[in-house]
Amino acid sequence: MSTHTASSPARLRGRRDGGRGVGPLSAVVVLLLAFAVGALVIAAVVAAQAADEARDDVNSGAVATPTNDHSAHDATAGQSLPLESFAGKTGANAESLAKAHAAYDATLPPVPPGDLVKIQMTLKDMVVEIAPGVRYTTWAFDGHGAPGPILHVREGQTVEMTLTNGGAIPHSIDFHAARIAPNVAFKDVAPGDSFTFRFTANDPGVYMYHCGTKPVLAHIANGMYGALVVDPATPLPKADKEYVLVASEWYLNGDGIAQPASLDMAKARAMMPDWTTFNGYANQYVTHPLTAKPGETVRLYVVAAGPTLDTNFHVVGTIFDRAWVNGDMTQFQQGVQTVAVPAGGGAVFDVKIDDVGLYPFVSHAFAHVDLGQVGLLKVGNPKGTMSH
Ligand SMILES: [Cu+2]
Repeated sequence: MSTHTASSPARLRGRRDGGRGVGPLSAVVVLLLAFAVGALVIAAVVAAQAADEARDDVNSGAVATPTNDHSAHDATAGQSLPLESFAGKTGANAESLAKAHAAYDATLPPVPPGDLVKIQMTLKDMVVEIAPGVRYTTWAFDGHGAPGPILHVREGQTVEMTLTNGGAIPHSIDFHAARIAPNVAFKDVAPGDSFTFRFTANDPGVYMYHCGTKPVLAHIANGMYGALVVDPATPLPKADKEYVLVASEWYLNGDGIAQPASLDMAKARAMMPDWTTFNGYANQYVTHPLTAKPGETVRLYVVAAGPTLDTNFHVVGTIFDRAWVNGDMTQFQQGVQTVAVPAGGGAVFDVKIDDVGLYPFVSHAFAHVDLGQVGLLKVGNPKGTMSH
């Protein structure tokens, strides 16, 4: 509307001027226009050259391709910014997809009996959903997606780990809870092979485990991580509910909607995640909250798997009654609001909430909340819902 009315007088003026020839002022204007056109032509030539160079880069393989091949990751080394973000891009009907998604069971499993705990895991390449309608090709522990299974032992128990590689490339498993020569125990296992090693869990805490095969950044980013909880020989104060949350971030080479995404190594190096999650799926505990009764003590074991980013753990609407910071189980802090859990680290938190309600747990570095690292602790049966 306004465009049409404004342009009409301009067109009329032009037509009138056209019959009178070119005056001195008009000559200056024409000269300036000529310079401007020249500058535009130069800019266009420069832009065309840049586009040609970009196309050459693509043709030479400088952009990530969806593959599990290691060489593809190295080929992204020269990729320049800006990198394309797929943050927040979900499939259609995201809400119903989120409801249909079976949330990762965050419940801490019981400690197996006996002095020796045998664990068997098979590695398998598999496609998982990491956000509503967003699929990703992982290298997964135990055919489980990401994270791998939650493991739980008691201080003094010996863990016998058997790793079978059902994937396409070598993998390994590195337990942060172990004091052991990594070149021996955490060695690469070839596809089709199995490898068994033992360690005694002498240090209580909550620990990350992960594939330690190079490039480790790629193997962790592709979902090869999980949590191992080692109970202290002297039991902690009683908790009514115990949940495990493994925080991680995802770097996608596509939106993962029409076809599964794979790792974009350039984005992983630039620390530019598309999604951040607790237990591998964006916002899953917003749709399917963790639960407790009013007055119960809830213990949260948090591991930040990364591969690179920390988690600033915070529960909205309460304060940690106990925080075993850095997984140091010899002492806890009290009355703490937010605790940094470093990539590759863990911490344990107790909250006792008396009032019925929905209490969000987040990484309080809020870009992470925006990318999906948020869930709800539902205490009692509150009316209505909230978003955070
Ligand atoms: Cu691996």
